[in-house]
Amino acid sequence: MTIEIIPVPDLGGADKVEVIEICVQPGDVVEEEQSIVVLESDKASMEIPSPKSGKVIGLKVKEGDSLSEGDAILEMELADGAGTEEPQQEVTTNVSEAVIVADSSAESATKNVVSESSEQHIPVPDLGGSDTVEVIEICAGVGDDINEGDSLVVLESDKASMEIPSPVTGKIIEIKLKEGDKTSEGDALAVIMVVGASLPVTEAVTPVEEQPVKASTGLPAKAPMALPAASALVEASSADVYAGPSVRKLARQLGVDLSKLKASGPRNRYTKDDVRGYVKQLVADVNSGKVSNGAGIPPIPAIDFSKFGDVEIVKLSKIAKLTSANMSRNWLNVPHVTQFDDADITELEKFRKSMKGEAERRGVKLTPLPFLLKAAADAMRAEPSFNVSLHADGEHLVHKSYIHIGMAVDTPNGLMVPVIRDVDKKGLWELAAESTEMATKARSGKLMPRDMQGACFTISSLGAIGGNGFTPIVNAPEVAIMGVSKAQIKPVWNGSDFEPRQMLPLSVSYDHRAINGAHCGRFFTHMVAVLADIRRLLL
Ligand code: CAO
Repeated sequence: MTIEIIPVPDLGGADKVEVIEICVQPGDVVEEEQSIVVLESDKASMEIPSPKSGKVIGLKVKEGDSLSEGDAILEMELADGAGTEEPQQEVTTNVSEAVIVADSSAESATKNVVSESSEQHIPVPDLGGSDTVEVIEICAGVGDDINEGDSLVVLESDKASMEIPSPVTGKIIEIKLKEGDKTSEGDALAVIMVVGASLPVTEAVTPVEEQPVKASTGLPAKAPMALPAASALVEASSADVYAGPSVRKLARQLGVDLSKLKASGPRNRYTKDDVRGYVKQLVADVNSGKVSNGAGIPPIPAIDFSKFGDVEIVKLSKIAKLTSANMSRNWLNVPHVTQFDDADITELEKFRKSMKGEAERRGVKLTPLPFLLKAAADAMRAEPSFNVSLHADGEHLVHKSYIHIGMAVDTPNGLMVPVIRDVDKKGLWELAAESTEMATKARSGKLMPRDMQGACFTISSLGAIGGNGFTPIVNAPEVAIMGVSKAQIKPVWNGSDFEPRQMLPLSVSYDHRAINGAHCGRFFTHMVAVLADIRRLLL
């Protein structure tokens, strides 16, 4: 019985490489070439195959350890016939194609100097013994500027995928391979115009036609300018993540957990596009309000409600989805303050009711809304801090001279906010007619985009429905919104008695970045005074 320690083979110069997966356990019978651990440097993932057949007696490493060449991986009882005399070199050469070795010949191969700006023919490097390997991805195009170490192509054998990085920095003049091609070491891969200082050149960058080479493929290469590693792609984690180093790196940079997305590459291999697509979708979801905006707010977990009883899933209307996105955006962006007050509309209501006959003759319905519009416009003139928007540059306020007011309309498809323009310049009859027309258009889906743009302030009236008060959400970039609840007769102290008065509960939410409590206090006082005595509109 021969017991042998299996060491980490030559890693092509890589040092302190992390163990990301252990593929065998004590007691396992391992064949020669069978993977025993997976190591990952910042450039490549490598499956380390067993150099011998035998039984694993004990592990000398655990996941997360950092290993260098020669460190013990495991203890193995060799199978009959598996000799112990094989030189250390054998271990190195037995490393699968996933481990690419920078051999010493590369160092001695440094012989030339590249002049500034030279056209270099890049061959397919040593593929660790693999032959006729398929090109599954071309990572760069003609005209691209490429840095040394950036991937040129991805090759895939039946055992591993390998990213072939550029050995030089320059501009790509030609890519000699296309997806689906079968290629082997020494085949022409690309032509790159190298611009820069004089560089030592190895055989690896000698034109292939003249001198096909055995390029060194270290991780990174030991020799200067030796072709860098054909970085291996391996099934590297217990979560079945099958991705190459550059894909993993991109995922790490963007904070993407690969196990959360679908792989679209051959044999479920993750591609950079998978990572980019995932991030793009996330951004789109955030922008559309489907998920948290990343402000540290965890999304609400998905629940299968059918576990608790019958349910019906109904698709949201386009308007409902838009409203949802806008509400979330406004709620999260705007620091809201809501202030409340009651307006005494006893006299206003007397007047409004006295006008009913005339309203009918004119063919309009005179509800409290036109009075509210008019009073709001008047209060905005009196307190101009309400007629502003925060400039997108975060450095200025936009003061508006016009007064356009949005009115929230409840429609079968969801909430819509048509805008009544120049409210300050219109009379009550005109406002009554226009608000009825806008509400009708909204409910019949006839509003045009322009009808919903340009508001400086919004009124949301639930007066006909009920409630004592609510806190409306500011419709940014407007800076304030008024909520109207149901008017009720309440006892009001007049100095000597309680008097029955018709009181209208109002709330004003404002963006505290643009409006202070004092501004709102003045705005509200003005508004309540106008509603209590609409003759003030004439002042
Ligand atoms: N208190 C008591 N009664 C009120 C009132 C109030 N604050 N406001 C309206 N009323 C009365 C009206 O006077 C009318 O009664 P009469 O027919 O006896 O005069 C009745 O309620 C119905 O009014 P209306 O709804 O037809 O008209 P309106 O001008 O008050 O409102 C509109 C128009 C479009 C604002 C309203 O129909 C609407 O859609 N409101 C919902 C807005 C909304 O959903 N806001 C929430 C947004 S956030 O989710």
